[in-house]
Amino acid sequence: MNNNHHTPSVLHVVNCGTPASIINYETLLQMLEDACANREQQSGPCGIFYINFYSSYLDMLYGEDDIILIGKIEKKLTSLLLKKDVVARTDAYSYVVVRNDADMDALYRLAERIIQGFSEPCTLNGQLFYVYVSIGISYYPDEEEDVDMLIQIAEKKMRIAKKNGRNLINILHTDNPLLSRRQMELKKALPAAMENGQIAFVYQAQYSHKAQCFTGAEVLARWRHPVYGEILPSVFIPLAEQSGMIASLSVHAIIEVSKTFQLLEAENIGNFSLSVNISPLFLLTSHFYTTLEFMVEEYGLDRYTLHFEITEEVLFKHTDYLVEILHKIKQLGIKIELDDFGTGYTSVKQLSDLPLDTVKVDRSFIQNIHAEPSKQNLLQAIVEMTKVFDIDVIVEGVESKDEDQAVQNISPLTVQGYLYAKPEPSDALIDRITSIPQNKSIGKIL
Ligand code: G
Ligand code: MN
Repeated sequence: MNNNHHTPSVLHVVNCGTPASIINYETLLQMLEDACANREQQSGPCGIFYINFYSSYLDMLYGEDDIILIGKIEKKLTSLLLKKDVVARTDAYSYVVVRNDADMDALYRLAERIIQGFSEPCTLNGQLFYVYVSIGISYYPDEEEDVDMLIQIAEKKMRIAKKNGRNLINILHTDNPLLSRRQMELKKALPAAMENGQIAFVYQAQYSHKAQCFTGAEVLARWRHPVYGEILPSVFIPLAEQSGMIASLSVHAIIEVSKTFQLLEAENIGNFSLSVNISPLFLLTSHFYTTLEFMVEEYGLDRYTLHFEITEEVLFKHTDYLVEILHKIKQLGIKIELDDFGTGYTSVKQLSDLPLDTVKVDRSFIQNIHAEPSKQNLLQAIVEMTKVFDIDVIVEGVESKDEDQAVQNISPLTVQGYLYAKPEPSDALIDRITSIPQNKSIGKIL
C-alpha cells in the first residue's frame, strides 16, 4: 500500500462477504494492522469484540457434533452482524469481530444484540440446551493503538465477563477493577432504587415542523445513584433485563407517564403524545398484555395519546406473535413507534404487515446530513416509503440548525434532538411547551 493514502476518516477494515462471513484469523489481523497504519483521523471508534461461547453441553460432544454446533453458532453469529463487519475464529468457541465507526452505545447495542440472539435454546441430537455468550470489547483508538494489544484487552475483558456470570458484556477499561463488581452491585440495587425514587423519568420534547409546535415527548429513564451519580439507560436497562426487573421498570414508567398526562391535562394541553420505550423482553412475556390491560383501565390511559416505542431488533425474531400483540396494543388505543429505524433489519414487508404508526429514524442517518447527500437520499426514500403505508416519521438526534434545515428541505417532519430540547423533568417540559402559543391553542381546541 502506498503512503499517499486518502483513506476515509474511519478505520477502514471492510469485509465484502454477505452477510458477514468468517475469515481467517491471520487475514483479520493483517486487515486490522493495515487499517491502523493507514488511518488519518477518526470519526468514531472501532470496536474489537472478543466473543466466547460456552455451554455445559460442550463436554458431551463428540467429533461431528462439535462441528455441527460450531456451524450453528457461526450461522447465528454472522446473521446478527452486518456485511461490513469482519469476523474470524480464534479457537474452538471464540471469535473476534471488528465493527467500524460505531460509538460506544452502538458497540454496546451490538453486544446486546448478540446476547439476545443467543438467548434462544439450541437443539442437537434431540437435546435442548443453552449457549451462553461472554463478550469483551476494546476500542480503537481511544484505548490502544496497537492491534495485538487491542485484541488482548478485549480477550481479557471477555474473561472477566465470563468469570462473573453468563451473558455478560465487558466494555469498560480493564484497569478499572470495580467494573464487574459495580455491575453486580447495580443489578442488586435496582429493585430498591425503583422503590426509593432513584429512578426518575425525563422527557425529551419532539417538535413538529408541520404544526410548528411541540407535539409529543419521549420518556427516558435516569438512575440517580447516590454513589455513582447518573447512570445511563444503556447501562442499567440490560441489567434490568438480565435480572427480570424490566417488566416492573416498564410498569413504573407507564404509571409515571399517566401522572404527567394529568399535569398536561391540567394545563389544558391535549393531544400531546408521550412515548415510552418498551423492552422486547417485556413485550414478549406472557403477562405483558394482561398487565397492560389492567393499567389502561386503572389509570384511564385510553383518554391520552400514549405511544410505545419498540426497537427493530424485536421484529426480526418474533414476527407472528408480535403482529398479534401489536394489534392488541393498538386496540387499547396505544400507538406504536418503531425506534432506531434504519439500524436493523426491517423489511418493506414488515412495514406493511405491522400496525406501525410512526418510525423514528436513527440518529446515525441525521448526523451531518446537510453535508452528506447519501443520507439525504436515504431520508427522502424513508419518507416516500412510509407515506405509502401511512406511517409518520420522527427524526432523532437533530443537533444543529444545518441538520434541521436539511431535514426540513426533504419534508416538514417531526424532530427530536438536542437542538430543540434535551431530556428534562416533567415541569420543565410543561414550561417549554406552554411557552409556544400553538401548543396552548392545541389544548384549547380540544
Ligand atoms: O434509542 P432511543 O431513541 O430510545 O434513545 C434516545 C437516546 O438518545 C436518549 O438517551 C437521548 O438522551 C439521546 N439523544 C436524544 N437526542 C439526542 C441528540 O440530539 N444527540 C445525541 N447525541 N443524543 C440524543
Ligand atoms: Mn426511544
